[in-house]
Amino acid sequence: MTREEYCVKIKEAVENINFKGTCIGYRPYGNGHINDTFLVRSRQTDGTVLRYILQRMNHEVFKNPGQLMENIAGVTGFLRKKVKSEQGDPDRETLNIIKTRDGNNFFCDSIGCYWRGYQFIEDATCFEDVKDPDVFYQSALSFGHFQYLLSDYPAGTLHETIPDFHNTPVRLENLRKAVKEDKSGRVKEVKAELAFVLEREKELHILMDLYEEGKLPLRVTHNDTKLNNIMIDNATGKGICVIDLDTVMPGFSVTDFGDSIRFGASTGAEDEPDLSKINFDLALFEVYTRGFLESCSKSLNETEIDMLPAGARLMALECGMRFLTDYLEGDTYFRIHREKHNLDRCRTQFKLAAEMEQKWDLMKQIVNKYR
Ligand code: ADP
Ligand code: GN1
Ligand code: MG
Repeated sequence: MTREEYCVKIKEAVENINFKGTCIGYRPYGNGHINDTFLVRSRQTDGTVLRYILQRMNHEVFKNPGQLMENIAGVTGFLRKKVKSEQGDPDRETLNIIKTRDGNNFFCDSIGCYWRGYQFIEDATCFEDVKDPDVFYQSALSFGHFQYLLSDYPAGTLHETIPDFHNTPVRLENLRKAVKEDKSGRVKEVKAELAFVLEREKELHILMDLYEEGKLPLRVTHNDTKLNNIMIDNATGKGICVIDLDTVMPGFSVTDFGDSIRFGASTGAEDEPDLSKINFDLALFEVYTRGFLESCSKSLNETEIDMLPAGARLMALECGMRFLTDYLEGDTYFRIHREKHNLDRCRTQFKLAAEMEQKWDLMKQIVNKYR
């Protein structure tokens, strides 16, 4: 699709979603790797301008956008009630879907692209990196609280939007397949990374084994707990809203914790090409652990708390494996902005996992301090 054709589709979506007022412009927004996000500006009859979020859902990744939106409508409706009962502001403390003009939760355009609208959460910011440890602490409180609020959500009604999303052994199988097929002729470049994974092969089962033994419960989790999926209120500095709900599904609390750590408790960006700038930051690990346990330890069992360090290491390994798989498959999943982008991402994750191994006892001590 050319840029012009794509613009026509955006316009079609804007016209069909029930944004109030007259659209006066839209532009790409945010830094996600999967969906296409736009900021829409709309003039009201009194001259004021309202902002909205418009997203094209990636239906290569999310094979059933209808089911996905059913999940989001269910979860956000449930959260609205909970937020109200806590005397919070349901227009800012959860995502709110803007329905289409004919009352649906999403719009399917004439070429089969899927679009949705959200109210824009004003006066709040998404941070791409941890400049201020308090922001990381706030994100821990928010993700922990999110899990706590959803602890009595009817999990059986949720669709699995991406099967085996955090099933690490399945991710390993996908990597093996990509190596075997070597579609892009890149296997020869990544021998060291593959050896790193294979040395740890046995440990990749650890959470799935505990689940099968009945020690690790399935909960309603977010599954994509990067710092930039939390909005921080500009006035109070508090975490105000958990966004990016595409992967809310039954999962492990430990992987929600771990995904935040692998992204945020690092001295550099997820895609930093200079590995000398990447270190696992134990002080940030402590900040997040404190916040997470403060907000949801009352709903976690002993095994879950014991496994928090393992979850962090496993998520770094798993995410690194996913970037590596995509590199070998020719960069078809994660959006890239330069050559070897996915390989750089993979390497930061493996470096973090290796450093966690060196700091293992200290990680455990920190968890024990706040349990
Ligand atoms: P992706 O799945 O591609 O990461 P997100 O849903 O996280 O997409 O949205 C991308 C970015 O758009 C976010 O990081 C945030 O900056 C912004 N954003 C998303 N939803 C809202 C919203 N309701 N209000 C304000 N900003 C938002
Ligand atoms: C993707 O959409 P975004 O950028 O929030 C991915 C996550 C990865 C993350 C790595 C649906 O998240 O699982 O951890 O990139 N989301 C999906 O940055 O695959
Ligand atoms: Mg996001």
